Amino acid sequence: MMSKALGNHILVEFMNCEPHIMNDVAAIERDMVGAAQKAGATVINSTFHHFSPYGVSGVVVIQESHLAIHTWPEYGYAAVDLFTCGEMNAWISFDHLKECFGAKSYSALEMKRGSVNLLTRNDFDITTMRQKAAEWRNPEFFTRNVWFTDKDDDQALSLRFTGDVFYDVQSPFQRVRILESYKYGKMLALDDMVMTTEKDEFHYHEMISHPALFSLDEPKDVLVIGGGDGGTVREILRHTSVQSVTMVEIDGHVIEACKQFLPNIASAFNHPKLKLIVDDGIAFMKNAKANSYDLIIVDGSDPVGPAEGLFSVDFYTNCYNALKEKGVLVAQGESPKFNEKAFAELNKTLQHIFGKNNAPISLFFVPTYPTGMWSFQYGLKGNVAVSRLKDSFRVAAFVNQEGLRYYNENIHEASFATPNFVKKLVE
Ligand code: SPD
Repeated sequence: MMSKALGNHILVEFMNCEPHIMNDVAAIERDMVGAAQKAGATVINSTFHHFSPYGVSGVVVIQESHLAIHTWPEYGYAAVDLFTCGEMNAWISFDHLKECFGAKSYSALEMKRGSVNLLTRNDFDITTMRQKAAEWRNPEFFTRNVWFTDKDDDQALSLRFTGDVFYDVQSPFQRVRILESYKYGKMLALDDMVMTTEKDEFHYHEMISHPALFSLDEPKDVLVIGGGDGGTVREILRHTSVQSVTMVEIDGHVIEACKQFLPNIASAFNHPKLKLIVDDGIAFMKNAKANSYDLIIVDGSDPVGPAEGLFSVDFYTNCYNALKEKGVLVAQGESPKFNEKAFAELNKTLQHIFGKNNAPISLFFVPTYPTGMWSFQYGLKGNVAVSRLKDSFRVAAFVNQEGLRYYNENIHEASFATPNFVKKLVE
Protein backbone atom coordinates (compact mmCIF):
# COMPACT_ATOMS: atom_id res chain seq x y z
CA MET A 1 0.00 0.00 0.00
CA MET A 2 1.26 3.51 -0.93
CA SER A 3 2.03 5.65 2.14
CA LYS A 4 0.84 9.24 2.47
CA ALA A 5 3.04 11.83 0.72
CA LEU A 6 3.41 15.63 0.66
CA GLY A 7 3.48 15.94 -3.08
CA ASN A 8 2.80 14.21 -6.34
CA HIS A 9 5.24 14.46 -9.25
CA ILE A 10 4.38 13.48 -12.80
CA LEU A 11 7.35 13.44 -15.18
CA VAL A 12 6.01 13.69 -18.71
CA GLU A 13 7.57 13.07 -22.10
CA PHE A 14 5.51 14.70 -24.88
CA MET A 15 6.78 13.47 -28.26
CA ASN A 16 5.99 14.23 -31.89
CA CYS A 17 4.51 17.58 -30.89
CA GLU A 18 3.90 20.50 -33.28
CA PRO A 19 7.43 21.95 -33.76
CA HIS A 20 6.09 25.50 -34.22
CA ILE A 21 4.25 25.34 -30.92
CA MET A 22 7.38 23.97 -29.24
CA ASN A 23 9.19 27.14 -30.34
CA ASP A 24 6.48 29.62 -29.43
CA VAL A 25 7.16 31.08 -26.00
CA ALA A 26 3.86 33.00 -25.83
CA ALA A 27 1.74 29.96 -26.77
CA ILE A 28 3.58 27.68 -24.34
CA GLU A 29 3.20 30.16 -21.49
CA ARG A 30 -0.52 30.48 -22.22
CA ASP A 31 -0.95 26.67 -22.37
CA MET A 32 1.02 26.00 -19.19
CA VAL A 33 -0.87 28.66 -17.24
CA GLY A 34 -4.11 27.27 -18.73
CA ALA A 35 -3.11 23.74 -17.66
CA ALA A 36 -2.64 24.91 -14.09
CA GLN A 37 -5.89 26.87 -13.98
CA LYS A 38 -7.91 24.08 -15.57
CA ALA A 39 -6.82 21.75 -12.77
CA GLY A 40 -7.98 24.32 -10.22
CA ALA A 41 -4.52 25.60 -9.21
CA THR A 42 -3.85 29.15 -8.03
CA VAL A 43 -1.21 30.70 -10.29
CA ILE A 44 1.35 32.86 -8.49
CA ASN A 45 3.89 33.57 -11.21
CA SER A 46 5.03 32.44 -14.63
CA THR A 47 8.55 32.77 -16.05
CA PHE A 48 9.23 31.71 -19.62
CA HIS A 49 12.26 32.18 -21.87
CA HIS A 50 12.64 31.69 -25.55
CA PHE A 51 16.09 30.78 -26.79
CA SER A 52 17.38 31.77 -30.20
CA PRO A 53 17.52 29.95 -32.55
CA TYR A 54 15.02 27.69 -30.80
CA GLY A 55 13.64 26.18 -27.62
CA VAL A 56 11.54 27.35 -24.71
CA SER A 57 11.98 26.87 -20.97
CA GLY A 58 9.53 27.97 -18.34
CA VAL A 59 7.94 27.49 -14.96
CA VAL A 60 4.49 28.26 -13.63
CA VAL A 61 4.67 28.63 -9.87
CA ILE A 62 1.35 27.69 -8.31
CA GLN A 63 0.10 27.74 -4.75
CA GLU A 64 0.13 23.94 -5.05
CA SER A 65 3.86 23.74 -6.25
CA HIS A 66 4.86 24.13 -9.93
CA LEU A 67 4.55 23.11 -13.57
CA ALA A 68 7.79 23.27 -15.60
CA ILE A 69 8.73 22.69 -19.23
CA HIS A 70 11.75 22.49 -21.54
CA THR A 71 11.21 22.08 -25.27
CA TRP A 72 13.31 20.90 -28.21
CA PRO A 73 11.33 22.01 -31.30
CA GLU A 74 13.78 20.27 -33.63
CA TYR A 75 12.68 16.95 -32.05
CA GLY A 76 9.06 17.98 -31.47
CA TYR A 77 9.74 17.14 -27.84
CA ALA A 78 8.75 18.64 -24.50
CA ALA A 79 9.96 17.52 -21.08
CA VAL A 80 7.29 18.52 -18.59
CA ASP A 81 7.20 18.31 -14.78
CA LEU A 82 3.87 18.50 -13.01
CA PHE A 83 4.59 18.82 -9.32
CA THR A 84 1.55 19.29 -7.14
CA CYS A 85 0.39 18.94 -3.59
CA GLY A 86 -3.00 18.90 -1.96
CA GLU A 87 -6.11 17.92 -3.82
CA MET A 88 -5.10 19.18 -7.27
CA ASN A 89 -5.42 16.56 -9.99
CA ALA A 90 -2.38 17.11 -12.25
CA TRP A 91 -3.70 14.62 -14.82
CA ILE A 92 -6.14 17.34 -15.90
CA SER A 93 -3.10 19.52 -16.69
CA PHE A 94 -1.52 16.58 -18.51
CA ASP A 95 -4.58 16.11 -20.77
CA HIS A 96 -4.77 19.84 -21.50
CA LEU A 97 -1.10 20.08 -22.54
CA LYS A 98 -1.25 16.90 -24.63
CA GLU A 99 -4.02 18.50 -26.64
CA CYS A 100 -2.46 21.98 -26.91
CA PHE A 101 0.93 20.63 -28.05
CA GLY A 102 -0.58 18.15 -30.52
CA ALA A 103 1.53 15.39 -28.92
CA LYS A 104 1.16 12.23 -31.00
CA SER A 105 2.96 10.08 -28.42
CA TYR A 106 3.73 10.50 -24.75
CA SER A 107 4.70 8.74 -21.59
CA ALA A 108 4.42 9.68 -17.94
CA LEU A 109 5.98 8.53 -14.72
CA GLU A 110 4.13 9.36 -11.50
CA MET A 111 5.92 9.42 -8.19
CA LYS A 112 5.07 10.48 -4.67
CA ARG A 113 7.33 13.13 -3.14
CA GLY A 114 7.99 13.51 0.58
CA SER A 115 6.81 10.19 1.96
CA VAL A 116 5.35 11.11 5.32
CA ASN A 117 6.49 7.94 7.09
CA LEU A 118 10.12 8.82 6.26
CA LEU A 119 9.83 12.38 7.64
CA THR A 120 9.68 13.68 11.19
CA ARG A 121 7.34 16.54 11.82
CA ASN A 122 8.75 19.38 14.00
CA ASP A 123 6.82 22.05 15.88
CA PHE A 124 7.25 24.82 13.27
CA ASP A 125 3.94 26.73 13.51
CA ILE A 126 2.51 27.84 10.21
CA THR A 127 -1.05 28.63 11.21
CA THR A 128 -0.68 32.43 11.06
CA MET A 129 1.26 32.26 7.78
CA ARG A 130 -1.51 30.26 6.19
CA GLN A 131 -3.99 32.91 7.25
CA LYS A 132 -1.83 35.68 5.72
CA ALA A 133 -1.42 33.77 2.47
CA ALA A 134 -5.18 33.35 2.19
CA GLU A 135 -5.59 37.13 2.58
CA TRP A 136 -3.40 38.14 -0.36
CA ARG A 137 -4.23 35.27 -2.64
CA ASN A 138 -6.03 36.56 -5.74
CA PRO A 139 -6.63 33.98 -8.45
CA GLU A 140 -7.30 36.73 -11.03
CA PHE A 141 -3.83 38.20 -10.71
CA PHE A 142 -0.40 36.67 -11.17
CA THR A 143 2.95 37.93 -12.33
CA ARG A 144 3.96 36.99 -15.85
CA ASN A 145 7.60 36.72 -16.84
CA VAL A 146 7.80 35.91 -20.51
CA TRP A 147 11.26 36.50 -21.92
CA PHE A 148 12.47 36.93 -25.48
CA THR A 149 16.14 36.04 -25.78
CA ASP A 150 18.42 37.01 -28.67
CA LYS A 151 21.55 34.92 -28.23
CA ASP A 152 24.44 32.99 -29.67
CA ASP A 153 26.11 30.06 -27.89
CA ASP A 154 27.80 32.22 -25.28
CA GLN A 155 25.98 35.54 -24.90
CA ALA A 156 22.39 36.69 -24.75
CA LEU A 157 20.17 39.69 -24.45
CA SER A 158 16.77 39.08 -22.87
CA LEU A 159 13.75 41.35 -22.85
CA ARG A 160 10.72 40.70 -20.73
CA PHE A 161 7.55 41.03 -22.74
CA THR A 162 3.89 41.11 -21.92
CA GLY A 163 3.10 37.89 -23.75
CA ASP A 164 0.92 39.80 -26.25
CA VAL A 165 1.69 38.94 -29.87
CA PHE A 166 0.32 41.47 -32.37
CA TYR A 167 1.62 39.92 -35.57
CA ASP A 168 3.08 36.49 -36.21
CA VAL A 169 3.52 35.36 -39.81
CA GLN A 170 5.91 32.88 -41.31
CA SER A 171 6.72 34.66 -44.58
CA PRO A 172 8.57 32.91 -47.42
CA PHE A 173 11.78 34.38 -45.94
CA GLN A 174 11.49 34.49 -42.17
CA ARG A 175 9.19 34.54 -39.16
CA VAL A 176 7.93 38.10 -38.75
CA ARG A 177 6.62 39.07 -35.32
CA ILE A 178 5.53 42.15 -33.45
CA LEU A 179 5.66 41.58 -29.69
CA GLU A 180 5.44 43.95 -26.79
CA SER A 181 8.33 44.35 -24.37
CA TYR A 182 7.82 46.03 -21.00
CA LYS A 183 10.88 48.29 -21.21
CA TYR A 184 11.12 49.16 -24.91
CA GLY A 185 7.52 48.97 -26.12
CA LYS A 186 6.47 47.10 -29.24
CA MET A 187 9.27 45.40 -31.12
CA LEU A 188 9.88 43.81 -34.50
CA ALA A 189 11.53 40.39 -34.33
CA LEU A 190 12.70 38.48 -37.38
CA ASP A 191 13.44 34.80 -36.81
CA ASP A 192 13.98 35.31 -33.07
CA MET A 193 16.31 38.28 -33.44
CA VAL A 194 15.39 41.75 -32.22
CA MET A 195 15.34 44.18 -35.15
CA THR A 196 13.93 47.32 -33.67
CA THR A 197 11.83 48.56 -30.77
CA GLU A 198 9.64 51.61 -30.32
CA LYS A 199 11.78 53.10 -27.59
CA ASP A 200 15.32 52.74 -28.90
CA GLU A 201 14.85 52.66 -32.69
CA PHE A 202 16.08 56.24 -33.01
CA HIS A 203 19.62 55.25 -31.98
CA TYR A 204 19.88 53.03 -35.03
CA HIS A 205 17.88 55.01 -37.58
CA GLU A 206 19.46 58.39 -36.87
CA MET A 207 22.96 56.89 -36.97
CA ILE A 208 22.48 54.90 -40.17
CA SER A 209 21.43 58.00 -42.10
CA HIS A 210 22.55 61.42 -40.83
CA PRO A 211 26.36 60.97 -40.58
CA ALA A 212 26.49 59.88 -44.23
CA LEU A 213 24.06 62.53 -45.46
CA PHE A 214 26.01 65.30 -43.71
CA SER A 215 29.26 64.04 -45.25
CA LEU A 216 27.97 64.61 -48.78
CA ASP A 217 27.59 68.13 -50.19
CA GLU A 218 24.11 67.95 -51.74
CA PRO A 219 22.92 64.32 -51.59
CA LYS A 220 20.10 63.87 -54.10
CA ASP A 221 19.61 60.21 -54.92
CA VAL A 222 19.50 57.63 -52.18
CA LEU A 223 19.00 53.87 -52.33
CA VAL A 224 18.04 51.76 -49.31
CA ILE A 225 18.36 47.99 -49.43
CA GLY A 226 16.24 46.39 -46.69
CA GLY A 227 14.95 48.71 -43.96
CA GLY A 228 11.42 47.25 -44.09
CA ASP A 229 10.36 48.87 -40.81
CA GLY A 230 10.64 52.29 -42.50
CA GLY A 231 12.80 54.02 -39.86
CA THR A 232 15.73 54.62 -42.20
CA VAL A 233 13.68 56.25 -44.97
CA ARG A 234 11.87 58.35 -42.36
CA GLU A 235 15.25 59.84 -41.32
CA ILE A 236 16.62 60.27 -44.88
CA LEU A 237 13.51 62.19 -45.91
CA ARG A 238 14.19 64.86 -43.30
CA HIS A 239 16.94 66.14 -45.65
CA THR A 240 15.49 68.58 -48.16
CA SER A 241 18.37 68.18 -50.65
CA VAL A 242 17.27 64.57 -51.19
CA GLN A 243 15.14 64.30 -54.34
CA SER A 244 14.54 60.58 -54.59
CA VAL A 245 14.73 57.61 -52.26
CA THR A 246 14.41 54.11 -53.68
CA MET A 247 13.86 51.40 -51.11
CA VAL A 248 14.08 47.70 -51.96
CA GLU A 249 12.78 45.38 -49.26
CA ILE A 250 12.51 41.64 -49.87
CA ASP A 251 9.72 40.93 -47.39
CA GLY A 252 6.35 42.67 -47.79
CA HIS A 253 5.20 41.19 -44.45
CA VAL A 254 7.79 43.26 -42.58
CA ILE A 255 6.42 46.45 -44.18
CA GLU A 256 2.81 45.48 -43.44
CA ALA A 257 3.51 44.49 -39.83
CA CYS A 258 5.33 47.76 -39.14
CA LYS A 259 2.73 49.92 -40.89
CA GLN A 260 0.05 48.37 -38.68
CA PHE A 261 1.83 48.14 -35.35
CA LEU A 262 4.85 50.46 -35.45
CA PRO A 263 3.32 53.50 -37.19
CA ASN A 264 5.81 55.98 -35.71
CA ILE A 265 8.67 54.08 -37.32
CA ALA A 266 6.84 53.27 -40.55
CA SER A 267 5.67 56.85 -40.95
CA ALA A 268 7.19 57.80 -44.32
CA PHE A 269 5.92 55.07 -46.63
CA ASN A 270 3.55 57.49 -48.37
CA HIS A 271 6.15 60.20 -48.94
CA PRO A 272 6.08 61.45 -52.56
CA LYS A 273 9.89 61.19 -52.92
CA LEU A 274 9.88 57.50 -51.96
CA LYS A 275 9.81 54.70 -54.50
CA LEU A 276 9.11 51.46 -52.64
CA ILE A 277 9.98 48.17 -54.33
CA VAL A 278 9.21 44.82 -52.71
CA ASP A 279 11.85 42.60 -54.24
CA ASP A 280 15.23 40.99 -53.68
CA GLY A 281 17.81 43.72 -53.01
CA ILE A 282 20.68 41.47 -54.08
CA ALA A 283 19.13 40.91 -57.51
CA PHE A 284 18.25 44.61 -57.73
CA MET A 285 21.91 45.55 -57.22
CA LYS A 286 23.03 43.13 -59.96
CA ASN A 287 21.01 45.14 -62.46
CA ALA A 288 21.47 48.61 -60.95
CA LYS A 289 22.63 51.35 -63.33
CA ALA A 290 26.21 52.51 -62.78
CA ASN A 291 26.84 55.97 -61.35
CA SER A 292 23.28 56.46 -60.02
CA TYR A 293 23.28 57.10 -56.27
CA ASP A 294 24.94 59.56 -53.91
CA LEU A 295 24.24 57.27 -51.00
CA ILE A 296 23.45 53.56 -50.68
CA ILE A 297 22.30 52.30 -47.28
CA VAL A 298 22.17 48.59 -46.57
CA ASP A 299 19.77 48.23 -43.66
CA GLY A 300 19.74 44.46 -43.51
CA SER A 301 19.32 41.94 -40.74
CA ASP A 302 22.05 39.63 -39.46
CA PRO A 303 23.99 37.44 -41.89
CA VAL A 304 21.71 34.42 -41.64
CA GLY A 305 18.62 33.69 -43.76
CA PRO A 306 17.62 36.23 -46.42
CA ALA A 307 20.33 38.76 -45.41
CA GLU A 308 23.28 36.40 -45.90
CA GLY A 309 24.00 37.67 -49.43
CA LEU A 310 24.15 41.25 -48.10
CA PHE A 311 27.59 40.42 -46.72
CA SER A 312 29.18 39.23 -49.98
CA VAL A 313 31.93 40.67 -52.21
CA ASP A 314 29.69 40.53 -55.29
CA PHE A 315 26.95 42.53 -53.63
CA TYR A 316 29.28 45.31 -52.46
CA THR A 317 31.04 45.43 -55.82
CA ASN A 318 27.63 46.07 -57.38
CA CYS A 319 27.01 48.79 -54.78
CA TYR A 320 30.36 50.40 -55.59
CA ASN A 321 29.49 50.51 -59.28
CA ALA A 322 26.05 51.98 -58.65
CA LEU A 323 27.46 54.86 -56.58
CA LYS A 324 28.18 58.16 -58.31
CA GLU A 325 31.84 59.22 -58.67
CA LYS A 326 31.63 60.71 -55.25
CA GLY A 327 29.39 58.53 -53.09
CA VAL A 328 28.95 56.81 -49.76
CA LEU A 329 27.86 53.31 -48.83
CA VAL A 330 26.66 52.59 -45.29
CA ALA A 331 26.02 49.00 -44.20
CA GLN A 332 24.57 47.52 -41.02
CA GLY A 333 27.92 46.30 -39.70
CA GLU A 334 27.09 43.92 -36.81
CA SER A 335 28.81 44.10 -33.42
CA PRO A 336 32.55 43.90 -32.73
CA LYS A 337 31.66 42.30 -29.39
CA PHE A 338 28.85 39.94 -30.34
CA ASN A 339 29.73 38.71 -33.80
CA GLU A 340 33.37 39.64 -34.32
CA LYS A 341 33.75 37.34 -37.32
CA ALA A 342 30.95 38.86 -39.41
CA PHE A 343 32.06 42.34 -38.33
CA ALA A 344 35.70 41.80 -39.37
CA GLU A 345 34.82 40.01 -42.61
CA LEU A 346 32.52 42.81 -43.71
CA ASN A 347 35.25 45.38 -43.12
CA LYS A 348 37.73 43.25 -45.06
CA THR A 349 35.27 43.11 -47.96
CA LEU A 350 34.74 46.89 -47.89
CA GLN A 351 38.49 47.59 -47.68
CA HIS A 352 39.00 45.28 -50.62
CA ILE A 353 36.42 47.06 -52.79
CA PHE A 354 36.68 50.70 -51.68
CA GLY A 355 40.34 50.77 -50.61
CA LYS A 356 42.12 50.22 -47.30
CA ASN A 357 41.56 53.75 -45.99
CA ASN A 358 38.04 54.09 -47.33
CA ALA A 359 36.20 51.71 -45.04
CA PRO A 360 35.70 53.61 -41.76
CA ILE A 361 33.54 52.27 -38.93
CA SER A 362 31.00 54.18 -36.88
CA LEU A 363 30.13 52.72 -33.47
CA PHE A 364 26.98 53.47 -31.55
CA PHE A 365 24.87 52.06 -28.77
CA VAL A 366 21.64 50.04 -29.06
CA PRO A 367 20.33 48.74 -25.72
CA THR A 368 18.21 45.98 -27.31
CA TYR A 369 20.95 44.33 -29.41
CA PRO A 370 23.18 41.75 -27.76
CA THR A 371 26.15 43.52 -26.02
CA GLY A 372 24.65 46.93 -26.88
CA MET A 373 27.68 47.90 -29.00
CA TRP A 374 26.79 48.03 -32.68
CA SER A 375 28.31 49.39 -35.90
CA PHE A 376 27.73 50.87 -39.29
CA GLN A 377 30.47 50.24 -41.79
CA TYR A 378 31.24 52.63 -44.63
CA GLY A 379 32.58 52.43 -48.14
CA LEU A 380 33.75 55.80 -49.44
CA LYS A 381 34.00 56.34 -53.19
CA GLY A 382 35.82 59.41 -54.50
CA ASN A 383 36.90 62.19 -52.23
CA VAL A 384 34.52 62.04 -49.25
CA ALA A 385 35.51 62.60 -45.64
CA VAL A 386 33.00 61.28 -43.14
CA SER A 387 34.73 61.50 -39.79
CA ARG A 388 35.21 65.30 -39.70
CA LEU A 389 32.25 67.63 -40.16
CA LYS A 390 32.65 70.58 -42.50
CA ASP A 391 29.88 72.61 -40.95
CA SER A 392 28.94 71.63 -37.43
CA PHE A 393 26.63 74.67 -37.08
CA ARG A 394 24.48 73.38 -39.92
CA VAL A 395 24.25 70.00 -38.19
CA ALA A 396 23.39 71.56 -34.83
CA ALA A 397 20.61 73.62 -36.41
CA PHE A 398 19.19 70.53 -38.19
CA VAL A 399 19.31 68.43 -35.01
CA ASN A 400 17.47 71.13 -33.15
CA GLN A 401 14.87 71.74 -35.83
CA GLU A 402 14.15 68.03 -36.34
CA GLY A 403 14.23 67.18 -32.63
CA LEU A 404 16.73 64.35 -33.08
CA ARG A 405 17.30 62.27 -29.99
CA TYR A 406 20.64 60.49 -30.58
CA TYR A 407 22.64 62.10 -33.39
CA ASN A 408 24.34 65.48 -33.01
CA GLU A 409 27.54 67.17 -34.21
CA ASN A 410 29.64 65.72 -31.36
CA ILE A 411 28.25 62.20 -31.69
CA HIS A 412 28.99 62.36 -35.43
CA GLU A 413 32.73 62.74 -34.95
CA ALA A 414 32.94 60.63 -31.80
CA SER A 415 31.25 57.66 -33.44
CA PHE A 416 34.16 57.33 -35.88
CA ALA A 417 36.70 57.01 -33.05
CA THR A 418 37.85 53.39 -33.08
CA PRO A 419 38.78 51.51 -29.88
CA ASN A 420 42.08 49.61 -30.12
CA PHE A 421 40.47 46.17 -29.95
CA VAL A 422 38.29 47.09 -32.94
CA LYS A 423 41.30 48.41 -34.88
CA LYS A 424 42.94 45.07 -34.26
CA LEU A 425 39.93 43.16 -35.51
CA VAL A 426 40.02 44.89 -38.90
CA GLU A 427 43.79 45.23 -39.42
N1 SPD B 1 20.89 42.07 -34.63
C1 SPD B 1 20.26 43.22 -35.18
C2 SPD B 1 20.79 43.66 -36.48
C3 SPD B 1 20.13 44.89 -37.00
C4 SPD B 1 19.38 44.68 -38.21
N2 SPD B 1 18.68 45.80 -38.79
C5 SPD B 1 17.66 46.38 -38.03
C6 SPD B 1 16.66 47.07 -38.91
C7 SPD B 1 16.28 48.38 -38.40
N3 SPD B 1 15.75 49.20 -39.43
